Amino acid sequence: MKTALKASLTGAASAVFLFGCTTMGESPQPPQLKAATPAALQINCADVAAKFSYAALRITASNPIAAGAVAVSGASNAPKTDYEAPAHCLVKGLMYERVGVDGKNYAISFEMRLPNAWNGRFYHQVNGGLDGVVQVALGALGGGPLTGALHQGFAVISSDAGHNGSQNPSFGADPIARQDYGYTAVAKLTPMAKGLIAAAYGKAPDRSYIGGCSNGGRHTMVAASRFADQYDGFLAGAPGYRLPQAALAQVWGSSQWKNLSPETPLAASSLTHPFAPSVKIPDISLGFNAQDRQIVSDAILNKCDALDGAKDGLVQDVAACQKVFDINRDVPTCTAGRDGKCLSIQQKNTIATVFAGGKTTDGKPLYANFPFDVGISATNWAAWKYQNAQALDPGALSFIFNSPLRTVKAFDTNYDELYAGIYAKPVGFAESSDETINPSGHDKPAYMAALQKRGAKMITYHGVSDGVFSELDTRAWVERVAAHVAGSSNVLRHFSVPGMAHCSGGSATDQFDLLTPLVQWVEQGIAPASIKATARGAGNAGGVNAELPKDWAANRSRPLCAYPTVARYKGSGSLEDAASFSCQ
Ligand SMILES: [Ca+2]
Repeated sequence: MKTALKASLTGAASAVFLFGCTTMGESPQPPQLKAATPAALQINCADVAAKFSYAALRITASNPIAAGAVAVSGASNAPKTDYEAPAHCLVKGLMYERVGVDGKNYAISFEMRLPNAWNGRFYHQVNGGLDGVVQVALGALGGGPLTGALHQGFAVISSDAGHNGSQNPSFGADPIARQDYGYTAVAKLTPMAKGLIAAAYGKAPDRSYIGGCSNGGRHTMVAASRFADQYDGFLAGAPGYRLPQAALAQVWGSSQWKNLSPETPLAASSLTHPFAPSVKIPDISLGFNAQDRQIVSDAILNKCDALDGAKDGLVQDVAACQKVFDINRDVPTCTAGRDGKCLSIQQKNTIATVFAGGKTTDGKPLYANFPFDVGISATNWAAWKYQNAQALDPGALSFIFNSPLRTVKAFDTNYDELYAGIYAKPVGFAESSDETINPSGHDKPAYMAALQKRGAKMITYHGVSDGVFSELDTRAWVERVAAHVAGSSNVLRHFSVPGMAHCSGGSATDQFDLLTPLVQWVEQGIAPASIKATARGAGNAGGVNAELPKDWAANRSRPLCAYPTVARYKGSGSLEDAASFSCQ
């Protein structure tokens, strides 16, 4: 498969010289979409509710916001002149207000930020978690963002996807709310947002983009599978594109860690509920604690760091590392007690089992396998494996990802039933959880051909040390696209972020802007091959990453490389500088 994708990358390059011609087995060169052109806000912001109407829409507020009043997320300590949002019109509203089957009030709440000086583009910011919160529509980009879509002149919408925070996760028992969360909130908001843009600027958006990380990456992939005609560019970070399966794997994994950990009184637990820091939850981190995780991280580095040509604390050649690293062989086995330098046989077996992924009793993978990477030592990795796996995922499985609806508790072991429930239709629901939540036809993603045909593009990125969604699962999807869509590298590019935890953090260069290269690809035909990313060391305006290795320069940079290429050291030059590496 790797060879096939390399061949298609080469094919895309040669197609530049064969414009208009096609050879057998290659797709036609996609059409080149025209670049967006700027326009100025024409509407008086306070008049939006009076001047714009749309079916099932109620605008609740519209207010002008001065330049500098809102900082790009994470850049609160930054010089405002660099990272301030521009002057814009903030519109707040609701769509499809209704009463759910549970008797509660539902609506799709949103905010839209319309810059006075508009770049002609629409950005649909899709958000993380289970939604339920209208995040500020800044379109913030990358871990520790310094910029965002609003900052760059896009008109940006953000929504709660059809339910509020107090309805998490019970909204999943309401068929419409579950479907809105899955994909229909995006479907309902998109034409309204484009209409509002037309009313505000005198023209509809020239180009439209959608993007987010985690659940936002899922929304983006889902939009690619269902609404290829509505968006020109898709930016999917750490895509939880098999979210129900990943949640089930989390619950399964929590039982594995629990079995490895000695039971302690709750009061003595080091773990607290992610949403209620005063509430103790069972400590399942003891069997594979921070010191143990550092032992594994060090062993991975020892085995894999130099595979990319530089012993620099980063494993760029992820695929090669998975082949050569063996936790049983490469981590010392304790002969007596744990001494901070070894792991027991039982620990190794459990870690290897979790990384290989759980299965049903008849052998079906619950989700995916995970790559070994240095960021296993990151606190974010542990938070997903230990806290979130027992405090968040059972609730999501109970209400949103299952049929019939059932109470799933932490450490639930009915894996076969829970797996089957992902693919069954609850009474009163027209779709299974797999159909509602995941991209339509994700096992055979031929739908990417629709994007390709009209010149739309998708960029995915994923931290290799993500503790909840496997970067290998995203690679597997990219490979499936390559298998079903000829010349797929002219519609899809994937960027691994070695060492990065879930969406940000870890031992990684996690500060980057992939929206600008996406726009260049969509509107100018410049396919991204290498993107510069920077570490967030001391003084970083986007927020310091406290877990960076101490021997890294504060502003270390690396190229992120289009899969399957890998950042390799050129053999000379500073190990702190992206210019010393090339994508090969
Ligand atoms: Ca290295």
